[in-house]
Amino acid sequence: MRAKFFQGVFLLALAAYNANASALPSENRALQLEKRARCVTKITVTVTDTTTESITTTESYSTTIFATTSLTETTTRTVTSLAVSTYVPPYSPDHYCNNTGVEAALYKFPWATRSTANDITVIKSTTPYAVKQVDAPMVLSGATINTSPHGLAVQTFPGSSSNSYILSIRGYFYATKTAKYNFRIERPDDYVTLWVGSKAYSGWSRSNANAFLSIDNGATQSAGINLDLVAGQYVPIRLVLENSGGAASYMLLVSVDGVYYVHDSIPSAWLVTRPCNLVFGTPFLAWGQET
Ligand SMILES: [Ca+2]
Repeated sequence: MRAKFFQGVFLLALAAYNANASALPSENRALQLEKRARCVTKITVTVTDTTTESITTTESYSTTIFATTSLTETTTRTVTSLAVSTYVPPYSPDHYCNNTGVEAALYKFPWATRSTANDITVIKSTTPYAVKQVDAPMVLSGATINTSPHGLAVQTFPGSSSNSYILSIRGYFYATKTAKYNFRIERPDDYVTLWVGSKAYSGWSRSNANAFLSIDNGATQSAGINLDLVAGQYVPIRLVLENSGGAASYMLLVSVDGVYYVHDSIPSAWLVTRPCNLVFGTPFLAWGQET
């Protein structure tokens, strides 16, 4: 429309100009033709600008389509690279991450005397005054351990009986084969409590224990549970010993059909503080920040 408008104006102007030009002297005819040519050139430039804008838009559209096609091809190659492998559990647990044995922590005995009404979960949010990684038989017995269970020095606090303390032991038991395992505690002095499974990691309390023994019922008794495990499984395990004073003792045993994997004679190769591979279990929460 704009081009036609200029052409209309040009034709009117040209008609008027020609009418005047015919009246001018013949020696000005060349100058008249030059002015007319300049007017024609100006109109042509306006039309060319419009055509150039249209071409530029088309080129930009083509570039966008090409980029989208390239991205789709890259995604397809990533999916093709996935692979599937079969896991074969090793005979014994990995020990390359300094995880041999179990973790042990020693706490002040916070009550005047032993009682099943004492809330044992208070130690979850209590910072222990001594901790240690223990690679030893899971047993305490004899006079020497009363003041240094597993080498942890018992402190005596004002108003408390000597040798009174709470000892918390935690770790993972590794199942070398698929079987029904027996977890057993013995020799309570004063209280020995055992948890096996996820609640040993978090959620444990006196009421949901898998086994509990009190010296009030004798020092030679035992209690335990049977648990089906599959080869390669790491199962959390926790034992808490409460001693309100005097002598202290406990024993932890794990066996399958009379074959012992945790015994009171040697350190167990089947107990670790945590699996080295997080796929099989996460490290326990920091002492004093347990749940
Ligand atoms: Ca005692």
